[in-house]
Formats: sequence, structure tokens, C-alpha cells
Amino acid sequence: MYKIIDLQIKGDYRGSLIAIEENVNIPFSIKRIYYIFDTKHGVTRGQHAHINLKQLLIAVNGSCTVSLDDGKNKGCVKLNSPSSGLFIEKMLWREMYDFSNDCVLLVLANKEYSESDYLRNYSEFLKYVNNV
Ligand code: T46
Repeated sequence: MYKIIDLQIKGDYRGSLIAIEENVNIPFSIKRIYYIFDTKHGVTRGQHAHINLKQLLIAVNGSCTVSLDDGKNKGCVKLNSPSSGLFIEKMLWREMYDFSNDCVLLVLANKEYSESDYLRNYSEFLKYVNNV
């Protein structure tokens, strides 16, 4: 499951501000924050699924596209606004591509980094989703 969460902009004459509060405007507790930037032209990142991780992706600057695949249905979302968060549940194959030069992709995650949570082989991912 994935969905776009519209993050409310607190704007005034000085500019804009967005606040993210765990379990308030996003549906999980935040254990980790990382950001992806300086992605080279033509590069595809991701190409994996997570067994348990929930994440929120926000292009806080620039843009990129994220494709999502649950093993049966595929979709894709262009992220190009700091007020749009892409919530990604567990067990979705994701790929990020078409990064603009200035893209900064902020990611909030509900668990610490763990390589054992990654499925990095698409055939293994398909076997996994079909058995769960
Ligand atoms: C995801 C997408 C959206 C760490 O040491 N700690 C971390 O928290 C993360 C996320 C990565 N790393 C290391 C592991 C690799 O040596 O950073 C290197 C690059 O990670 P990776 O190739 O997994 O990056 P992406 O952009 O392909 O995927 C990342 C996340 O790993 C993944 O969870 O859903 O962004």
C-alpha cells in the first residue's frame, strides 16, 4: 500500500514551514531520517523491497519519480513538492529515477537501518509476496 500525504504548509509573509509529527500527520513513529542528494543523471536507485519498514519520502527540493510494485499492481508517483509525502508500507518493490540535479529526497523511516530487512532480488520478492 502507498499513498500521498498532503503536508500542511504553515505560510506567512516570511515564507513557508512544514511540521511533521509522528503518529499525527504521518502514520508511524520516526526512528531514522536520511536524505538522498547529488544523484547522478540517469541513475536508478532503490530496486528493492522492505520486509517490515514503513517510510515517508519527500522531495524537499527538486523532483524525482518513484515506481512501486506489490507483485501484482504497479504504479508510479512524481515527487516535486515539499508538501507531498509519499507513504510506502512494507513489501513494495520501489525504484527511484528521473532525479533532477537539485533533488533532495528526504526519507523518514519507522525502524533503524537493517540490511536483513531488504529484499534486493526481484524474483525473491515475488516468491515472498506470493507466500505471505
Ligand atoms: C529505500 C529508498 C527510498 C546506511 O548505512 N544507512 C541507511 O539508513 C541507509 C538508508 C543506507 N545506508 C547505506 C547502505 C548503502 O551502503 O547507504 C548506502 C546506500 O544505500 P542504498 O543503496 O540502499 O540506497 P537507495 O537509495 O537505493 O535506497 C534507499 C534506502 O536504502 C531504502 O530503504 O527505501 O532509499
